[in-house]
Amino acid sequence: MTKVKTPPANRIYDVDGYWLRAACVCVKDHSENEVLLITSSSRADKWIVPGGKMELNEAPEFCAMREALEEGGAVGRIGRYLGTFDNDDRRHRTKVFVLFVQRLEDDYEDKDRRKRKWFSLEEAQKVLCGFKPIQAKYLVALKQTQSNSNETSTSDTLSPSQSEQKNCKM
Ligand code: U71
Ligand code: MG
Repeated sequence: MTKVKTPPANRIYDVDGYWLRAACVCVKDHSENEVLLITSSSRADKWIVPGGKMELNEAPEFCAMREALEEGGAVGRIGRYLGTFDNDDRRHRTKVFVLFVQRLEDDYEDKDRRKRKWFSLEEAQKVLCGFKPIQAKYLVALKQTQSNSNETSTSDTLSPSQSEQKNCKM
């Protein structure tokens, strides 16, 4: 069974004409040292953060949790908001949340077309840099908000630290 892509007519645009997406940085536990990545729908050798298009009247948190389940079989508790990340080339805007994973379902929509794997934070950032550098920024935001991560929301834009920008040429 493969996930049905949201048809353009049902996608949500904002006032700038950007498609609205939501995504989850799926962490194994409160140490936030391990992140679940899934393989790209078009490139089985590339890893990405689960996420996708928001649907009509859908809260971003719900969209993020739905995408984590559909694409990675991950079920858990939504944590803090990490920020909104724009892809100006592809004209979409993604609200990103932490998901504290409680279980990985064996049966989920994309199980026959994607792999899933736990990565250390550093390794995840490295593999994302090469294929989806904007998604690597999600992990910068995760790290930058860990210090005060008593589940408070953060400001919308977080600039990666100089070293992180150097690492990923962000
Ligand atoms: C694809 C597009 C696409 C996006 C899709 C990207 O869910 P998904 O894994 O199919 O994500 O494929 P990816 O990231 O797995 O390689 O990228 P591609 O390089 O194939 O064009 O993302 P982007 O290029 O626009 O950034 O988005 P659309 O808008 O081109 O369909 O699907 P997305 O946004 O996750 O939506 P959904 O709801 O189908 O998961
Ligand atoms: Mg997707």
